Amino acid sequence: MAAMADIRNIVILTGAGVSAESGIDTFRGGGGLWEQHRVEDVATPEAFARDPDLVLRFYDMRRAAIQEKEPNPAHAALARLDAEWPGELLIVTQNVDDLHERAGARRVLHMHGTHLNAWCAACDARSRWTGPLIDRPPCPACDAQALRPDVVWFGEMPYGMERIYGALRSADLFVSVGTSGAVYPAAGFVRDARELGTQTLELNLERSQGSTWFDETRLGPASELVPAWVD
Ligand code: BJW
Repeated sequence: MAAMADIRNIVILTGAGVSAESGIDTFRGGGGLWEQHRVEDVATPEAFARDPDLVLRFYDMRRAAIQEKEPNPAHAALARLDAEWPGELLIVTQNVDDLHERAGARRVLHMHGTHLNAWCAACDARSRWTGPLIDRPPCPACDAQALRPDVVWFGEMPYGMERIYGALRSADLFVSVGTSGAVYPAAGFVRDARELGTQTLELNLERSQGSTWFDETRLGPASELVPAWVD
């Protein structure tokens, strides 16, 4: 790995593992079931069309649970880095929780959406939404009962892809924290970075699916590895 003194621009990809020690379940591995369903079978527009009650109930529970959780030392360390880093820095999170922001990070992009917003399938408006959606409240913009969580399901286009690829093109260092590398396009960022000649570092509890693409992998809990890397 190049010394940090040689690094100017950084892209940090985070996944469910960064929030695991805050008490938010990961998707895969132990306990990674979505009420006995694989996430790949239910986090889809087709599953929502088939059984909207199941999906809305799940997200209502998850939204309420996330609001009770607190950032952990990994979020805090990334927020310190964001505040102090003089070059370009982008935290690209796959997480729909807002723990990076609540720890104080500002340069955050939620590529899979956020639990704090609802999206109206009738008029395309996004609204801040922290309450339940199961009772089909009307959209504040158009009154249609067509609100769903503003999250990205399988088969949908993740948010901010142009900005992400732009940041990857100018990055000197790509760091991946707490993600299994099972879901694209995020899982492909390490390959993209390597092809651009960017240094790559993985911080994870166990090796991810794309682990061999990283220049260096450090294994352990994010709450220890991230502060040790940042400070
Ligand atoms: C710790 C830890 C601790 C634990 N400390 N670490 C065939 C081949 C290739 C691609 C496809 C394919 N068929 C279909 C596709 C595309 C598809 C896809 O990837 N499918 C796969 C199943 C193969 N992808 C899509 O459809 C995406 N859209 C798309 O591709 O559009 C077209 C496009 C084309 C070109 C460019 C751009 C776009 C959309 C994907 C949407 C994913 N949505 C979800 C749900 C979001 C809403 C919600 O939160 O409920 O996003 S699924 C779920 O997985 C969620 C996560 O963000 C995502 C990734 O999971 P993550 O974060 O990696 O969590 P886990 O649980 O998998 O891993 C946790 C890791 O942490 C583990 O490694 C642990 O070890 C570690 N860990 N504790 C450190 N304490």
